[in-house]
Amino acid sequence: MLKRQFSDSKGYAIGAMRRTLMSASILLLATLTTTFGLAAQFPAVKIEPVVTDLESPWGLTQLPDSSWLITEKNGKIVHINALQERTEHDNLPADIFVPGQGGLLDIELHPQFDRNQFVYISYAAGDVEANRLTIARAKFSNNRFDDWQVIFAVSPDKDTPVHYAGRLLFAPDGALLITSGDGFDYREHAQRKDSMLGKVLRISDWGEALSDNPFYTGDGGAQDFIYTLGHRNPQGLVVDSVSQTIYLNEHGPAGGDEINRLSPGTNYGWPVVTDGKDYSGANISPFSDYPNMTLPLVNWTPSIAPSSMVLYRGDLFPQLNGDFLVTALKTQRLHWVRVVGNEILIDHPVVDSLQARLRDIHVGNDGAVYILTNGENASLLKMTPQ
Ligand SMILES: [Ca+2]
Repeated sequence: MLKRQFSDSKGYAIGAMRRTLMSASILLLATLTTTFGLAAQFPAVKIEPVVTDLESPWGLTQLPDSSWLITEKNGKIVHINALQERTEHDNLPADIFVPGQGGLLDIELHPQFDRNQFVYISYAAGDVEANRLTIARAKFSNNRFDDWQVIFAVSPDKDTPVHYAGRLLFAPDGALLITSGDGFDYREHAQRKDSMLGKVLRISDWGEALSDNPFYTGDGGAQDFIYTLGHRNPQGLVVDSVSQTIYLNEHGPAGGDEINRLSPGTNYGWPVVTDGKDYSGANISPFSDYPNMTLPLVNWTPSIAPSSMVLYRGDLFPQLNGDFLVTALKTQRLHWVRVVGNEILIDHPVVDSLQARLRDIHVGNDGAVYILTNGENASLLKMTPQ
């Protein structure tokens, strides 16, 4: 049987030649990227660990009291309060399916958390033969979770333990957006409106399809829930708090990682249009564009394996206002991306000192950038100006 390779587990050994090429291209980019004639430079930063000994964390969110909730793949939520006191919560839904890229994934607060205390999680549920991305919510108060309720499950079931996607975002209009991966062996589903795989889905805070969704019919089928289609394994999902525009990043196969600017009903091409190739080196598609499919805003070939991102609007780094900071598993650095209109002004890796596979990122209530590393013995790192 052929050993399958999945994008999240792409090797990240970078050969010496490639490293040299990358350094050369960073220099070139830094030189070419000018703002009023001056090369744009990433600010000098200080990185310090805030939390250590995290076991395969995936997602994080910050509460109004500035404490943190961090998910761990094996089915735990770690709460860290302002005094750095740690509580581990494992009274979660019982059907979490952990193998492969499954397990507990993202965590997101309801926009009115102050009033209703609702916290949402995404996770893989089911078993080897039939598993699916699932969304549940509970009340979190007095440092305990109560009354877990499953509000939504992606269909159809799949028999691969990979490409769940699972990033959650409450949009400014109050809708909950969910990234859903293509399940790896089901990539043609990304183009099908009768499947929720390979999509961004849009639901109410109680899991219902919203009647202003772009393909809504009211019959309760998959297409009622679809916001955008043609995605592979999108793990970054952000809204610009100024323009209210929503952006996503997604893993390509070998090459073809992307940032896309989302608009409802748009088809982002996978697997018909991609810059990536299969891990075997075979072409996935002969098309570099296709009618009614939208090309990415940013394309990374070779892959960086983008795991998450923020669009920075905090106070601590005025130089980064409006820029993307993308966490990458493969290159083990942040990627600094500045796009104005459709023009990419900056796109290069920064903060060489990180040297870890990066899993998630969040701008804190204090404007600092918090970065979650990947794997066992992972950490939450705080990035501030030096
Ligand atoms: Ca695409």
